[in-house]
Amino acid sequence: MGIERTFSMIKPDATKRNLTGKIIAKLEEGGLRVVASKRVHWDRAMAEKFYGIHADKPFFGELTEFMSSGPIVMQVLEGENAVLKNREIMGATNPAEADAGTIRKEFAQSLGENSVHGSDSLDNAALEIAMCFSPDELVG
Ligand code: IDP
Ligand code: MG
Repeated sequence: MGIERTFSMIKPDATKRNLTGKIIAKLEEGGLRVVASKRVHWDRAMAEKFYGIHADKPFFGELTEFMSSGPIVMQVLEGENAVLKNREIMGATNPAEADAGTIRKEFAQSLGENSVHGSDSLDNAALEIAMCFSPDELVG
């Protein structure tokens, strides 16, 4: 608890449909502050490195192909209880199971193309932030 930082991504399905601003608005309205932001287009190797924890899953190929298919927006979000708060604002992984008002309920297209990523723990948030940002890029 307390003030935390978490790692967030707006995925290619959402950048393609011009939803970047609407998604950031939901995060900000939920009490999170963007303290770092970068729009990038990952190659397959970067997607495979980032999602290495899922390397043995049947959806790994589909996931890494998707995440390298277009631009993404990587962000560091800061706020009270930010890891859990971000996951609440995002909604369930499968948009069919996401609560009303969540990003995934409103914007996600499928279980795979689900518009956003958010760290699932404080430890993973620190690892993901360090993988994608240098300390001088955090300007909160
Ligand atoms: P999360 O993003 O809600 O933390 P994870 O289980 O960590 O969900 O899965 C990572 C990402 O992999 C999901 O956000 C989704 O894009 C993709 N994914 C998860 N399960 C499936 C699946 O069964 N088929 C296709 N893609 C999947
Ligand atoms: Mg996850």
